Amino acid sequence: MIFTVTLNPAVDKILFLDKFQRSRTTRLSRTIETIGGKGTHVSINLKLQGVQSTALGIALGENGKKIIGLLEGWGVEVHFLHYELPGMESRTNYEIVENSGHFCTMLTERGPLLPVNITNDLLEQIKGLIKVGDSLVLTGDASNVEDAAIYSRLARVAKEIGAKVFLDASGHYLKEGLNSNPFLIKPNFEELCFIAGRDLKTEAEIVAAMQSLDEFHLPIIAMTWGGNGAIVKNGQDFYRVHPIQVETINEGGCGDAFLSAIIAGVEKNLSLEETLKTAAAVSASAAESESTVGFDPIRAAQLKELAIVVKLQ
Ligand code: TA6
Repeated sequence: MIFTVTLNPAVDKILFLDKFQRSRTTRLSRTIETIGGKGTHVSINLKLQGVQSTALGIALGENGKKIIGLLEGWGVEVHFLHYELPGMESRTNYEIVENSGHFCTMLTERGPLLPVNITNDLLEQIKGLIKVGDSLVLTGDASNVEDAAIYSRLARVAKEIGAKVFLDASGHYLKEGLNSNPFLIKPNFEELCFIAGRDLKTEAEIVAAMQSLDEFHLPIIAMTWGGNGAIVKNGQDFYRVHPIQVETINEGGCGDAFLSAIIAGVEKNLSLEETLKTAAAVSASAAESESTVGFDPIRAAQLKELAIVVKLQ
């Protein structure tokens, strides 16, 4: 079984407008409300690829109930822990989607800090659910947890049981997470620069930065690079995943879509090349969607014909 974990889920409010103008009143053309958070998105995108998963996470108050309802609405198995605590509501994130220039700007709330007893509840839940051969997907913001090693703690419990750990985090939560030697990390370009401690300028510098993480024994590193596609390290082999050209409506959520396709490929024992072609197609289809979650499976199958994956080394 695949378990996704969303420590800081959100309700996403997507705001469509022509052009954002500071210090001026900007009229919205329309808004969409959908589910936010990365683990929830991975579970939904897996579902769209015919792969079942169980969504775990922390939901707070009324917004938390809304998040659970939205997730169940996609037909995902939800085992979130829900709490009613005074003044504590799961966060809302805002995404500004500008029609002119296709800019997508995410404004994310931090959300209420989680008391330790709540993260301990989640740790106990994971201990009780995970079995050998399962997969645990730790993804998204965790700044609502003071302990930057939270992902390492969860990962170690899962690995001790014999599960594979997929990690998509940022900043110190990612750096700390490396110490638990996950099966796969999916930094985006900025997050890899953060780990490398410098601005990476060329493909060769990116490859060298990924190689410099060998001390953490990560079987797979998948770096997503926005409209540039991705670079994937599998063992000592490197692959360049070229972007599929589509008309981008909303790039929010494309990284989650890419990650979900890799997890699905590992689950189905597909070849890495096949898996990466699917990942390119699924994330391209996600970019064509106006939402931050989901993609069109039929369209993704068409786009896969256009996918180009090249072995670098
Ligand atoms: O990747 C898209 C998305 O998951 C949005 O739904 C939005 O909620 C945001 O990213 C959340 O990311 P974060 O890193 O804050 O967990």
